[in-house]
Amino acid sequence: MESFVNQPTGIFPSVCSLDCPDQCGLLVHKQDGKIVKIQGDPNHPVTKGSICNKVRNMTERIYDDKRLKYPLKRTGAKGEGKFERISWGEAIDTIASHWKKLVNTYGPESILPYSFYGNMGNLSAEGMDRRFFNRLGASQLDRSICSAAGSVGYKYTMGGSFGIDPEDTIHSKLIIFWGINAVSTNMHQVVLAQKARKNGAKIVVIDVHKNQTGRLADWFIPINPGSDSALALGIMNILFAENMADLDFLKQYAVGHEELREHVVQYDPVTVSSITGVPVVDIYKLARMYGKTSPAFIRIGNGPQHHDNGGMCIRTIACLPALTGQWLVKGGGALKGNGGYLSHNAANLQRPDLLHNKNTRVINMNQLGQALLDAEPPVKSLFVYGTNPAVVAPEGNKVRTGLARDDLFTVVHELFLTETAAYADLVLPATSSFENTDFYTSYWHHYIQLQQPVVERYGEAKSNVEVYQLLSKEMRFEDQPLFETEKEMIDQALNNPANPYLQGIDYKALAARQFIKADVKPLLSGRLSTPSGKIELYSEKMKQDGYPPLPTYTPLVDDGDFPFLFVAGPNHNFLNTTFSNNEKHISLEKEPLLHMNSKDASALGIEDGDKIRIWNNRGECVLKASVGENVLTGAVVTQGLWADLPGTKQLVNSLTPDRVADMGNGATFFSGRVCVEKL
Ligand SMILES: Nc1nc2c(c(=O)[nH]1)N[C@H]1C(S)=C(S)[C@@H](COP(=O)(O)OP(=O)(O)OC[C@H]3O[C@@H](n4cnc5c(=O)[nH]c(N)nc54)[C@H](O)[C@@H]3O)O[C@H]1N2
Ligand SMILES: Nc1nc2c(c(=O)[nH]1)N[C@H]1C(S)=C(S)[C@@H](COP(=O)(O)OP(=O)(O)OC[C@H]3O[C@@H](n4cnc5c(=O)[nH]c(N)nc54)[C@H](O)[C@@H]3O)O[C@H]1N2
Ligand code: SF4
Ligand SMILES: [Mo]
Repeated sequence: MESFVNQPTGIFPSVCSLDCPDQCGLLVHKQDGKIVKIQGDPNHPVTKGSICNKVRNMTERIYDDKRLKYPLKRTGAKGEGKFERISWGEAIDTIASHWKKLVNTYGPESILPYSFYGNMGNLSAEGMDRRFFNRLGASQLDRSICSAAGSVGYKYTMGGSFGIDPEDTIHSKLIIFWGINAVSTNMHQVVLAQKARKNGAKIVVIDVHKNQTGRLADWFIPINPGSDSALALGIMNILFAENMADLDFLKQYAVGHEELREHVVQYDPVTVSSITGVPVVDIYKLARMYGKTSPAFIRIGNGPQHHDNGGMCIRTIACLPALTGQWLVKGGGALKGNGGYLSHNAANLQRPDLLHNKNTRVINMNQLGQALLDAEPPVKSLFVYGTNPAVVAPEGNKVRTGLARDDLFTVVHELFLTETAAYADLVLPATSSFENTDFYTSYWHHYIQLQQPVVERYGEAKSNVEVYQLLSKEMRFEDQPLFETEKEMIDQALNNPANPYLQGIDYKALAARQFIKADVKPLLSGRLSTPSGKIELYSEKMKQDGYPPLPTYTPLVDDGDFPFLFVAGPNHNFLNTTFSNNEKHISLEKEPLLHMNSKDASALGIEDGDKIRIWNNRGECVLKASVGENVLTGAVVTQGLWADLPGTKQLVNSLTPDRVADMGNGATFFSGRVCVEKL
């Protein structure tokens, strides 16, 4: 087959590489060798031809004048953003010679790779990079910034990242969006929910902010941040008390329902109301709606798990479908993440054996600032790719102080000169996903997809795979896994006997079909991966790990004497910071706002549209007030990780804590407290 790259004009299949559950199938339109249009693939069963605004406007980003074309060397101060062009030869040579010296003087752990899923391609995000840094013996990174706490919590209950097939949710009669702004962050789940709604389903949204998703709900339930496990326990209390629990199901498929029934007596509606702010009548109404509607589906989002108690909270919500036996009903159950169904062979892909049993230290990515400022022995070199920590990591001021260290040798591999790249000694231009070969496994739907290069590399850009191969050569590493091709790596990763759902799927099959749905069996048709093989309402494993064995409400950590809880989540037109530097997306999003309750605002003399200062012991930020009834008193909410340009003070992560959550070393972005005042 002729490669897509060699065909200057035509329409070519592709996949969205962004960190988004929908992982859309795309059609890329090319004219004279350039991408002119990106649309949703009408034949992709989940995408069905529709994609978000962000990616419909993606061509502007691909060909943005600001996109990096060549390697750069810093000429100004760190953070200033002054660079000059150098050759790839000089760049790779500089990195390798620096690293050889560091390895000889301080050992390889003085080098820290820092990455996340700016490109969800498995080869790009966790392929050749892992092989290379394993071989080098660099410090390891605990990539726990996104969904770590909730994943561990959910696993205690359900055995792993296994929920229902989202395509089944068109059959649901009750859909609860719990702590997820799905209109912005999982639009195809909303499309499916709207279909269900046409067949009579009700949509309930439980959130701290009546945002895009809350406004679409049949019933919006505002809740105090960090209190969701109490609400779930209150629902359980009523389900048991009013005989709505499915005892046959619980006996056959779950462990611990008798202990749970006794345990939840303490979570009576009055107590739960005082914790959650949800009125007692609404707790009854919600419990009865949930207990009596089938199929009932809960889409669990990232909101509740970006708190101190996030792991326990998700563990608790995950118990609900078992109480009413919803896992056996098509369109019933829950979905937090479905990554487990498509799990590839990580050992084959990442080759931890190249470490030769070295026990290298692990650094939590949520604590980058601490690591750069205080780690012993010190981090001497940082290699950043697929993430923009100067904006997305908590304790942003610490992160930037760390990045500004003169003795830190920083390399950033990027498509743009991000806020992080501005601190680099060397910047390497990265290809966009449309220039690469890779395979994609959604963490929401059940399709595996292939990316084949559609266009030539932009300027002198190189893919993540290529960069580590160049570095390997220059470092004189000779291990064969460092020089394998993308096709070989895809086949190695998809060869995973531990996951029967991937059987028969390999590079060749993907090249022929573009996307393939894994043949996933119903969740309860076999043993779950919990110790008992059943749903664990009571978890002996949790007890051994030092947690309460039954689902429990745990309050947030004391974050100091500041009156408001600060919830700074994503916005509609950016994807984390991706697009935050593209004019089109900025103009759609307008400006960052701080949403607050009118009672709180009037007590502080703040009116809608006022400029306000938000501060705590970690930092400060200046945003415009949006006053109304969309958040409860005591909380303030902002959306979007905005570019932090000179003259603005909008780095929301200067205010967020780098404490880790109760489980999985997860992030606690939403558990920070702040003061608010009119400027
Ligand atoms: N447009 C867009 N899409 C995205 C992203 C983006 O930046 N922009 N980011 C992508 C990534 S990396 C991720 S992880 C996902 C995240 O997407 P979501 O799962 O939607 O997570 P968040 O938007 O972080 O938070 C979801 C909601 O939780 C609410 N919330 C905060 N605290 C609480 C709480 O204690 N209880 C309850 N019930 N609600 C709470 C917030 O108000 C918010 O509406 O989206 C992905 N998709
Ligand atoms: N306050 C607050 N902070 C948050 C969150 C929040 O809700 N609130 N959300 C958190 C969450 S859930 C997440 S997942 C993180 C996400 O944070 P990040 O992972 O940092 O996401 P982005 O900001 O989109 O940065 C991704 C970068 O990767 C680059 N990139 C894309 N493709 C490639 C490639 O192929 N190669 C290379 N080398 N680079 C590439 C892009 O240009 C972009 O600059 O942010 C976290 N930070
Ligand atoms: S960002 Fe999400 S919704 Fe938009 S095209 Fe990509 S996968 Fe689809
Ligand atoms: Mo995320």
